[in-house]
Amino acid sequence: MPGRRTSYDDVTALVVVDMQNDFAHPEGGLYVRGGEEIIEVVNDEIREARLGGGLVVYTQDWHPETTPHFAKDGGIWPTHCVQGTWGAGFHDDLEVLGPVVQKGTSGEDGYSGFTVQHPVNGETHPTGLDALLKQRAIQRLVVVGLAQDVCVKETVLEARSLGYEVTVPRDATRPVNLRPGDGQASIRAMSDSGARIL
Ligand code: VGL
Ligand code: ZN
Repeated sequence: MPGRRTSYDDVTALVVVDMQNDFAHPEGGLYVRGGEEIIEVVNDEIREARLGGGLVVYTQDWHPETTPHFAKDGGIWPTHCVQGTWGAGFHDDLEVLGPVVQKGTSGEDGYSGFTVQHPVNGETHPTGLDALLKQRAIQRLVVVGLAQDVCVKETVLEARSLGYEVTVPRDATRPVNLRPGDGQASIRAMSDSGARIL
């Protein structure tokens, strides 16, 4: 269809970022306003990807109870996505049909789906997402999910620096806007990195 937003084939993957209760459910610990409104848009994208033979991969923020990522432990975020809790689970309405890459599991910050970073000493290590995509010869990514100005943005910027072609359908993301304007700034940053924003 001309003007269609995204297209998929076997070298294009859909990366669904952190569609977990704590972000996407109004009762979640770090609720992103409007998060639940994108679930059906994301599900449509998942269906399109599968129809086109594209891989669908999910990231999942997966923190221990105590981590300098959380405000209560010296960080900046309200407690969210604690391993095994309701908040860390994917939203019930989300279709989960593909591999899941967890991040933050050892107390790191896990903003990009590709790399986690120790919040104090800055040490980084890969999550396995890049290896998974390389194994399948993926060259192009469509990135959707939450939050647009945090984990979507960081995932997109790192994908660009790793050499992937990236498309972001705006209506399949929402910003958390920790500071006013973060959402708008993230669109600019992703666009400046060479990602295609729809
Ligand atoms: C996220 C803040 C803290 C996200 C994760 O998924 O965008 N935001 N941890
Ligand atoms: Zn987090």
